Amino acid sequence: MVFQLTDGGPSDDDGVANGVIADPGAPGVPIFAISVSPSSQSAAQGLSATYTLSVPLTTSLTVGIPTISLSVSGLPTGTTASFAPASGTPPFTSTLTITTPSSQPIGTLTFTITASGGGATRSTTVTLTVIDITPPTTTAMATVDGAAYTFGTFTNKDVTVTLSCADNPGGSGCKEMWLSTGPVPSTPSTPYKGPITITAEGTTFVCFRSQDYAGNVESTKCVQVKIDKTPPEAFLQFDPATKDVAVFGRDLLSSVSPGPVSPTSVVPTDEGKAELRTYKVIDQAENSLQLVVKVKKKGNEVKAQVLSLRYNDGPILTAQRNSIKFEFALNKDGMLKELTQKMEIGTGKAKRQVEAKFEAKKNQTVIREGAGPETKVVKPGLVLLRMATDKGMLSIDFDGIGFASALRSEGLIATFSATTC
Ligand SMILES: [Ca+2]
Ligand SMILES: [Ca+2]
Repeated sequence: MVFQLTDGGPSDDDGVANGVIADPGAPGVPIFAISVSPSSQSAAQGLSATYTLSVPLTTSLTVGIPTISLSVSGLPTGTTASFAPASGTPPFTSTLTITTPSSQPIGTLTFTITASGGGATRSTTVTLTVIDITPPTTTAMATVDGAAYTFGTFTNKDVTVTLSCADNPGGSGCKEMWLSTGPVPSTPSTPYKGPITITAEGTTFVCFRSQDYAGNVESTKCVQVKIDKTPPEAFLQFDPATKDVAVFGRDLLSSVSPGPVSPTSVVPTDEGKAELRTYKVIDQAENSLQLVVKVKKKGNEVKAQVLSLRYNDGPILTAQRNSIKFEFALNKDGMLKELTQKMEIGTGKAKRQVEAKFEAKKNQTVIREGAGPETKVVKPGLVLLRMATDKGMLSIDFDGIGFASALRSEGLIATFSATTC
């Protein structure tokens, strides 16, 4: 700014030589100050911090006060700053808002705030400490024999579970992982040192969580490991629909598909009078039981005999002596009128013999056990006898109830025991 007084002109009659008074134009002393409160703030990654700036006057002048603009420097990439208002005539205050991106690495940032106007500048610094409030994320992976295993599915082998932890971008980093295993979900409390192997059959819950260096703890997550190393079992019974012998699977752990199993092969034998049927029952964990059954059908008679059993890739087991015989009579409408089912297992004293007779007219089935003093159970409706496998052995029951427990429920267990023991 230049101030100039000029002597001279038409009315200059003072007789004094003309002269000039001038401001040499050097930088002025600022007539304003800048202060900020608080000068240090902290905020989580991705969140904002605010500061209050004061720009007071440092002079008693009331006219010719310049407009002061505010700016900030030193912002890392992605970090934004805004003033409200961005300029003003001192004295005034402004709110500075600084927002970091969620990926901003934790640590302390320093910014310079500059106020400028009227050819003068004033500046000050503020700091922002970026903190981590985001828990880390733990991921579980599993393998069976080196191949990927999908949690929640059944396998027939041991499962190796590996945990890994990742903290949020720019975060403090993973400090510790914990896990727990058991038949029910539980809070992870064992420090994770490396892969673990689950060997127990059934469902095992593997629960886990991690903590970062800022003390953020992840909420517990659980996955299920399901192991079934036990092959399924099978049972044979009369099929009222096809009037043939039908084979069903049963499995206590991973279960088998409901419904009868179709033979994988049927080979004629006894000069075409009978056939050898091979059945394979497979559970959800890929364990299997292969049965070879000889079936002979003639008119209203079906005879069957279990010849061999094979669990998984084990040896082929010759079945104990057994026989199944069904005889049926039909009504004119093709419905069962009568059905006689006879099943026998074993020889000599260990021989078991069960016969069941269904009569549609009475709508009941009479089941008899034993050759000596018979035990008898009368059941309403059609009850089907079952020739069931059990770890290589055979047994007889009906509709899923063991014969002994059926007798017990009928109050006949004493008689039953007397005849078999
Ligand atoms: Ca974190
Ligand atoms: Ca099984």
